Amino acid sequence: MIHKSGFVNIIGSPNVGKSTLINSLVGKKLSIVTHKPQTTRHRILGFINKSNLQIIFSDTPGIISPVYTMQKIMMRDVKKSLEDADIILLLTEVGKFEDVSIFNYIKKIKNKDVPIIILINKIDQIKTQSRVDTLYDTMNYWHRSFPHLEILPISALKKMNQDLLMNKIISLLSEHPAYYPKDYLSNKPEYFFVNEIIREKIFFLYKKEIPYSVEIQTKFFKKQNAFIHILSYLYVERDSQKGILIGERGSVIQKLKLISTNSIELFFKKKIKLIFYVKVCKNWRHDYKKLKYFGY
Ligand SMILES: Nc1nc2c(ncn2[C@@H]2O[C@H](COP(=O)(O)OP(=O)(O)OP(=O)(O)O)[C@@H](O)[C@H]2O)c(=O)[nH]1
Ligand SMILES: [Mg+2]
Repeated sequence: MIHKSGFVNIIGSPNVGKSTLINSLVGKKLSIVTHKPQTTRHRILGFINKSNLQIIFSDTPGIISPVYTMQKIMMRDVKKSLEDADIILLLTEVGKFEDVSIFNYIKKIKNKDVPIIILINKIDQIKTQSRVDTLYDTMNYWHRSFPHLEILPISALKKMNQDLLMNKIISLLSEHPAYYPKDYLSNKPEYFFVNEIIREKIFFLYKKEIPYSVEIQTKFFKKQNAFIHILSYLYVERDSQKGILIGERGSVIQKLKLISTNSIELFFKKKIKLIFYVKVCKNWRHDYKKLKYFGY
């Protein structure tokens, strides 16, 4: 029996559904999903392990032209993921006619021998003939730019054409022993998922700059009998944001704690006791040293 293994890296613009796709492919919610762009900040690996197969999927931040230091580091992660890919899934969505920045990224790797599949996501939203036409227009648009590449319309959310995609991926993978132990589920430690779940809830509860200005660092994570005890620091960039995060007499942060607790319990399938400290770390998004300290 031959064994196949390889790195399948998902790239694309912000908000097209990259994290939704990796979660749906690996069957676990490893990567947070929100309706706002620039949700994913780190490269996250997700594994499919079978007796004759190990696929290592990688979710990446959405491709942007970086403005501040954190975004620059995010794009460094994207570049890395282009370099080590055995297969690239370039994700876009129906009706999105991408600007040139994404083409520049592809051009860099196009000369290499890496298979690229263009995935047109969110086809579950197609309810009218005019949307069907938009899908054809989107497919034609990509086909004209990259006539030799395979294009597959999918819905990451509703798992449409997922079997087709999986078969395609497996057929493209090379024979190779597993790169990681077969019981690996992700490259990130457990506390990372706590940070991410809290961040996801912040996207839902707070507006404008707040979700982008918050960094979560879980300082204590201990399993004890039926419980996990967790202490997480919530860093904001400015004093004024501290007040917004906490809300009047703690009303908003209490809500954040409640919905975060529920999701973390679901993730770890254990009861948790969660404590938050809110702290200010001035302009952390612009400061290379602080970003390094935060694990970027
Ligand atoms: N209708 C529909 N919505 C989708 C689909 N896939 C993703 N979405 C929605 O699109 C939004 C963005 O999804 P994400 O998975 O966070 O997108 P992303 O590409 O990871 O975004 P960034 O991390 O910001 O780059 C969310 O509201 C998802 O629910 C899909 O197949 N159909
Ligand atoms: Mg994402």
